[in-house]
Parts: sequence; C-alpha cells; structure tokens
Amino acid sequence: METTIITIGGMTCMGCVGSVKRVLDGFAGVTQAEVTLQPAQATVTFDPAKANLQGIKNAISDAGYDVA
Ligand code: 9UX
Repeated sequence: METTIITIGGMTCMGCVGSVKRVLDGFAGVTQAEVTLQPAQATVTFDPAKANLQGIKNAISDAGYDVA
C-alpha cells in the first residue's frame, strides 16, 4: 500500500468533504481515505497495483475540485 496526501482546492463546506470522500471510497484500489476541510486535503491509501496517483487526482478533479 501507498499513502499520499493530496491538497485540494475548492472545498468550502463539509458537504464538499463528503463528496470527495465518496469519490475516493468508490475508487478501485483505494483502501482508505480521510478528507479534511482544514487543511483542505485528502490522505489516501491505495494499492499501487490497482490505482495510481494521477487517476485518483483526475477523479477528484472530475468531481469539481482542484488538484495540483
Ligand atoms: Mo457545500 Mo461543496 O454547500 O460542493 S457541498 S459548497
């Protein structure tokens, strides 16, 4: 497993946090996801054989939030 912290822009309330959390929990290969508003970030643990960081970032971006 690999754990990474992704800084997320555009999350303004706990509803946003829930939306991002849902996206991450539903992403194949992600085994654990913690999302916080302050700081606005996600701590994601995933199986590198099943998911990659860019794919995870794209999913967050597709949900309407900003990732570097
Ligand atoms: Mo809160 Mo976020 O009303 O997309 S859910 S701003």
